[in-house]
Amino acid sequence: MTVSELPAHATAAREAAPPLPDQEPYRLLGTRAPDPELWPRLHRELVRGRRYNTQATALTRQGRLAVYPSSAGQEACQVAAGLALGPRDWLFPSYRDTLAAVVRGLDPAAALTLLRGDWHTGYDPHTHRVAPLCTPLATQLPHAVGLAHAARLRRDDLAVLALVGDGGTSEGDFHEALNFAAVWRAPVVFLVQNNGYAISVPLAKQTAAPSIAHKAVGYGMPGRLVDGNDAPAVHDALTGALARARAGGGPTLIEALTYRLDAHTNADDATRYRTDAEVAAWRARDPLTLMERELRAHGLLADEDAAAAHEAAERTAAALREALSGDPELTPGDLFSHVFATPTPQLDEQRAHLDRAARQRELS
Ligand SMILES: Cc1ncc(C[n+]2csc(CCOP(=O)(O)OP(=O)(O)O)c2C)c(N)n1
Ligand SMILES: [Mg+2]
Repeated sequence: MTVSELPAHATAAREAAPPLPDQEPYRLLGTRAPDPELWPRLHRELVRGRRYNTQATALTRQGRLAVYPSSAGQEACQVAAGLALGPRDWLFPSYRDTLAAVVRGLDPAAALTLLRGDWHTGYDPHTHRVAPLCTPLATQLPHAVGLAHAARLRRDDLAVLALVGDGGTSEGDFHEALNFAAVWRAPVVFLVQNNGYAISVPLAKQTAAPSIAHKAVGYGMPGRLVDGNDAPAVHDALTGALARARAGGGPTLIEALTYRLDAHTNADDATRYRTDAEVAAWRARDPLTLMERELRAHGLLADEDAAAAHEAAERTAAALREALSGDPELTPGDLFSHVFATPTPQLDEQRAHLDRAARQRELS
């Protein structure tokens, strides 16, 4: 028996094989005339985003934040992700994607609740359609596919953007999410921010694939490689893939080549696994510098515009310092809230036990 003799439902959709991704990353900076509205907006958000990163890192040193996985160097991906989404779309971020959530509209301090060591997400995911920041690698991906699939079943034409790191692509959840996204033609876009490392493990020890974007083809979806430090290119690739998803065209995998300029978190010493020369080479491709240079070359960024962008960024940083200056007010019983819609008897029992212990402490 040959493949063509098998019944259609028992064969893979071979004739519809998507093309292999380009070897060269997609770029817009230096290749086309700037969009006079969008590109300066991207620049303003990049400036604010960098300041947000430096401020949050400073707050870890002051003991105001437990941990901060900085996205300094990756702001083009973060800003593009936050701005490419439509109002009804959903964002599924990882721990490194606080900035994307802030650009999407989340309160800058609320976005840090989890990283402050408080409990729960700290914001209502429905308000801005931002799912909780996920620390267990790649767990956000099946969640994203589930929401996208449910939306499609309801004929709700929203799209979902799921963010993941290069290391996260080695998780089983990555495979399961991409496989079923393609089988169900779910309206979801996967953006892999390939910053070259999973903590200290370089990508070469993670995969032998020609690129992460190539993996898309095996699942039956298009894969694209983009320059992750080129904010307009990432924005354009995401906008196109999200529109395709909303129109019923199915999922897309986008790999953005980028670099984290800071260590993995404030608890990591990056000098133990990468050289100063490597960091310097990426600093020369800082997404902010690339954007600023391009706008100035086209007369789209005057000194006053740059100053205004920095002033706005300072206001965000000052508000963040203010919001995190006091200790959080914690109610131990909150530990049991928001876990189940209907608490289990065991949780009720534990909550009662905690209440009793708290009352005894007050009496003693
Ligand atoms: C399931 C799981 N295993 C291990 C970890 C520990 N861990 C936290 S971050 C990280 C590296 C992830 O690297 P990558 O996906 O490239 O994202 P990046 O931190 O570079 O943004 C690891 C292994 C985890 N959080 N979850
Ligand atoms: Mg990584």
